[in-house]
Amino acid sequence: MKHKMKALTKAHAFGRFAACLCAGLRPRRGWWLPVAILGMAGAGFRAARAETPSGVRVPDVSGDRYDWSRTLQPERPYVHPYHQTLVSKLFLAWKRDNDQRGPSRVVDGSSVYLTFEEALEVIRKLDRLTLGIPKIVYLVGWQHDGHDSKYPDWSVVNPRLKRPEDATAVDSLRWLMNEGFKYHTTVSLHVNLFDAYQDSPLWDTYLRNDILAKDRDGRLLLGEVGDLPGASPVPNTQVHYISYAREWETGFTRKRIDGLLAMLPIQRAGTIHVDAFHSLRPIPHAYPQERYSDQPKSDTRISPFLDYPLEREVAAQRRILRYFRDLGVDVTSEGSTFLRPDAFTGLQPMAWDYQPPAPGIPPSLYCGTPMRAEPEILRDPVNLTGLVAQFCERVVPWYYENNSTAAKGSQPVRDGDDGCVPALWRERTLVAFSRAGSSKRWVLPPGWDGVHQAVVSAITVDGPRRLRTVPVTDGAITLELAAGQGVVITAEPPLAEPPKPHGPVPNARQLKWHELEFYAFIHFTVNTFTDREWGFGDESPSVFNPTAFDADQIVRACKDGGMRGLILTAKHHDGFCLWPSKYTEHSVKHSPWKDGQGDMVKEFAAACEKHGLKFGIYVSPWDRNHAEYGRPGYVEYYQNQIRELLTQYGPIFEMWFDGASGGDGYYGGQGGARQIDYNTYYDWKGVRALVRELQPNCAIWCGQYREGDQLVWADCVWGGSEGGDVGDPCWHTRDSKKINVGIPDYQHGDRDGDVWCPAEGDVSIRPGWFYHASQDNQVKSPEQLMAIYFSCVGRGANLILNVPPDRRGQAHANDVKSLQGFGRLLAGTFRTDLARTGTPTASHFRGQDPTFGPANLIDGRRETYWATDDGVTTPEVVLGFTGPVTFNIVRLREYLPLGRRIDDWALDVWQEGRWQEFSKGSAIGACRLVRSKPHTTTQVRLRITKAAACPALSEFGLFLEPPPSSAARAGDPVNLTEIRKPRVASARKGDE
Ligand code: FUL
Ligand code: CA
Repeated sequence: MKHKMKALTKAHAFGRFAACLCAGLRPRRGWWLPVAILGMAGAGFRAARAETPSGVRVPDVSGDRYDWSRTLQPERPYVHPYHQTLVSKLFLAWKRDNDQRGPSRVVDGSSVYLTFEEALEVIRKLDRLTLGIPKIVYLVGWQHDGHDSKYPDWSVVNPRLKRPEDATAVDSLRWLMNEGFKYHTTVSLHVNLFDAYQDSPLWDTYLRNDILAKDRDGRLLLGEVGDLPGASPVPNTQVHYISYAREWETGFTRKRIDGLLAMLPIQRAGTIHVDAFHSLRPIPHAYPQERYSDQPKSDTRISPFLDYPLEREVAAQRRILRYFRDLGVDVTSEGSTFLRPDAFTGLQPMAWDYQPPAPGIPPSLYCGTPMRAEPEILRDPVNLTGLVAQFCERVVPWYYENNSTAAKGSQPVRDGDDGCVPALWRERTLVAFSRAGSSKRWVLPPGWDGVHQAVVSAITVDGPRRLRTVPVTDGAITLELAAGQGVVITAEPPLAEPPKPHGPVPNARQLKWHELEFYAFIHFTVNTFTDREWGFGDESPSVFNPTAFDADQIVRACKDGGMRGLILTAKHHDGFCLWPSKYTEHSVKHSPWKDGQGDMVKEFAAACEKHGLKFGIYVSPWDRNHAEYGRPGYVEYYQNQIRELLTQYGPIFEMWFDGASGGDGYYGGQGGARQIDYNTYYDWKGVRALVRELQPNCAIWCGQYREGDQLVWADCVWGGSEGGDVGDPCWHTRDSKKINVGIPDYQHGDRDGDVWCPAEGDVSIRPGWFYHASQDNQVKSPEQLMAIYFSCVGRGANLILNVPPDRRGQAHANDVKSLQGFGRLLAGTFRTDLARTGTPTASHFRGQDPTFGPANLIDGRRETYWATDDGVTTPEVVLGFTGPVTFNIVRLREYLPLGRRIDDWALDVWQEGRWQEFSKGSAIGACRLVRSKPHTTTQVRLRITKAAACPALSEFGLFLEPPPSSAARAGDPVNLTEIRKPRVASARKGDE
């Protein structure tokens, strides 16, 4: 450490000297002593040039003014045509927790509006709403703690925005930048080269190197934000400024830029936005006279201390613009003319607040953007309210007017506040709007010759929604529009209609549930301390005494294992409550843990929230402690408890209603055996109504009951074994007419069932559901967990894996190790979808409309799908590659909102000049994983061999499992030990 410090100081001293040499500075202050050595041998000069304080060579780039007036062209062609591109910003996060621009949440002390994953959702909607117009989106607040935090440092991506499945936030940001291209959107960053904050990791370095702006006497200057007269400065909102020239000459500018370009695919994006790229210090409003009374207000240079003429700063800005462009990146910035003597015309293509710097500048040389969208998205990221109107009234006409190449017909496209304007980036598409409402006749442009009918569609965040058709007569249409209405008009043949759903379909709650796939079960109660699986109900609360309970540690272990949620046994059959219920004394409030002041449900809920896991609850219907069990009094008690659990702990994603139905117990000291009728006793109908009322988005697991001759299924159900596996095939549908449900019904579902009720496979990482020290060496290995995963998630079910805390109240080290190994194995396996490097070609796709084309199979989105025309039920799709790929896993997903359509399928690889089948089966549903030996091939084919309706498939993915050695092992493999099941006498074990 010491050693390092010393080296730094040394480099710094020398670098400062070197910088003055090349800049030819006149010394002003005491630190110019080294100038005495100026007479040193000229031979040293060249070497000294590279030895800047930053350690990088200052690039040789011109700082000269560019004279655009002779050619009306940029100095070098821009990477993007900004006059034909819709540019907007996406505000993701603000560094403090006090921002009110729209719906946000506070994460780790700062306001988050959109995570990277949510940002993609907005981009997708924006793309649908703008009919696929080319777009650039700059992300604001992607760094450190959010917008405007820790500049000048650009090296840290805001961890709050990370996707759960990625290892780092940088990975997530790279993912977003790549995904954007699928939606006609270049995603890049909003950065800043002018601002600096004291909490920046670069602060000391920039201070030492005199890059930070100072007044003539060497005092740090305060910037525009944070130093409002009369207001006390808020920590780290006070901005300071940077001298571009000084930063450039010391090599730090290049270091910043090179570092960013190495971290993120900015060069692929070809554009970046530099905020506040002012040349003059914004003095008048930010320079309280009382503080700097001796400083002349007229001195607007960035750092009077350096005594650099203004032109030297401006030249550095031009160098920065050219340096980026040399690397293939256009720089746009906040303004064109304000606070700068040179508008950088011909070097900067676009400004967020564009003022024409001179008359006669063509938009291809310099322009603004017609719809900035940032505030609208902040206010309503779900519906993007207000943007349809802006798109119709501003964007489409702007694009049309800026287009110099397309033949514009002689017909008028505007008439007062109404318009019917060609959307020139698409074929035969018009966008019409009316401010006050109108009925008008519009002459169609030349490309519409021969069209007899036009389709009028509403513009929505989900894409065009067909409203009606209008006839084309004498090359014109008559459009009736309501006030404020905007529509898109296309020529027939129209876009294909989506397929009609087949059979039962999932509700919104179930769709969300399907996406979770894998979550944790936590069994913890007095049993942990009595070494039992089922408590009798007579346990004293005093036995419940975890010595080092740590919900965070448990949740982290689950998260490391790749799980997306956690379900806690708030109460098991013994009746002991992990929360201080006001309806019983049999709870943590009489335990030594936290002197009876603790609430374990609350701590788990908070830890889940903190780590981004969904939280769910198991609350046993059977209660061996309660005196009234088996009588009406208990039913009321049970519902009171459910009410407590659903109102005090935030959103609950799943309620787990166990099937155990009475037997012997303590029952308030009365003892004996109490049998109940599961179907009638618990009032499941009332329980369900309660859950729906209090937590409408909560999925209900089991608790199905009979009503007349029907079985009323819940949202999801047991998968028919406690080994975690479900049947193959496992259909998501069930038959409500079948009253007597047996194990095979749970395992397989019913192909022709009339309700959607998917399976959840449950299993414990150890033989027991509760922790027993004697089972410490029987923890399932990552490979065993993987086998279970394939026979559960791989058959379309969700997997709930139990991780029982030990007597400390933590996940045991062996369990943690196994989970970490499994998490790595899982992430390593599914990180790279090889299919995305290929090209899918389908034998058929619906209406030849790309909305239903095979490209939807490899876009990583469940919402887009490949579909065929009605009646085409046995199509095939081929993934072709330019070179050989090696995979051993195929992942298929059906588009669930249209129901289960596919019955049978088969997979082939191209080998030795012919197709060879390597797998076939029945059912796809939410997810179907096919694991085989590794195949190396240039083509993979999926054949749908039987379907009840035209297929609608969301995904066709290919993956390669990493070699077993690369995953951590958790001890030696053990046998899956069977736990006696109370619910059913015999359940099939996993067959993998
Ligand atoms: C069963 C219970 O009896 C077990 O103890 C455990 O909670 C398991 C998940 O469900 O029905
Ligand atoms: Ca898709």
